[in-house]
Parts: sequence; C-alpha cells; structure tokens
Amino acid sequence: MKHFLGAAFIATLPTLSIAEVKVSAPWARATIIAGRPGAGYLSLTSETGDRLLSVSSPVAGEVMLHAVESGENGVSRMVHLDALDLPEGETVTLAPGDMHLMLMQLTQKLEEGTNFPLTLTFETAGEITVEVPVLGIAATGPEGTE
Ligand SMILES: [Cu+2]
Repeated sequence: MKHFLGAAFIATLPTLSIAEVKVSAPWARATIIAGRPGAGYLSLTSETGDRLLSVSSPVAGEVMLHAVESGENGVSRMVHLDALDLPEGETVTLAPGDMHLMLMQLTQKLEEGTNFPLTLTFETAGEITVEVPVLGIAATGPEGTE
C-alpha cells in the first residue's frame, strides 16, 4: 500500500517544488466489463523538458502508453510507445481518441466516483504519484479544468 499512502500525501501538496513535471487533470473512464483494460488521461508540462519513462498503478498489472495511428484503410489502431518526450515548456495532453494510458490486467473494475493512485516515472523529475478520479463511461474529460 505504499503507493496509496504516497499518493494521498502528494495530493495535498498541489505545488510540490521537487516535481519538475506538472501533472494536471488526470482522469480515467469507468469500466463496465471486468477483464477489459481501462483508459486514463492527463496533461503533462515540464518547464525544463523531460521524458515519461513508465507508469504504474496498484489497480493494474501493467500500464501501457498508447498512441492512436490511422491506418491506410482508415481504421485507427493503437500503437505502443516506449516513452513519451515532454518538450520544454510544452503541455502534452493525453485525451480520448489520441494518446492514452492503457490500464492492463485491472485488479478491480474502475467504478465511477472512486479514485486510484497512478505513479509516473520521469527521466529527470523521478516518480510523481497522482490520484486519478474515475469518471462515467461516456465522459470526455474532467469538468471545470482546462
Ligand atoms: Cu490503448
């Protein structure tokens, strides 16, 4: 449970100075069918430039970074990314229909109204854990955020 405790601590400190990467508006879609992967989204900003190396969560056996590519026949498919570059000063947004975090081997269904911790490991900033709220299955993003 060390991830969970870490997340609770960091969540109360929105302007943590050691976090060189700003993680904003994290959210995930509720899952209805057990055994299906979940999807998570967020925005990342690094003033100095950084690289997202890996993501993990106690609710998933593995968290993969996926991009969406449109194929020759117009059918889009998901492409696995090994890492995600964060250009200096730019905000990189993961959103439905675009890049996303794929939560594989969920240990529990993602229920709307609950939260789960997610730990992101960056090349420079190190580990940052955020609490991810689970929104409805038709949600397109958290309300009231940029
Ligand atoms: Cu995916």
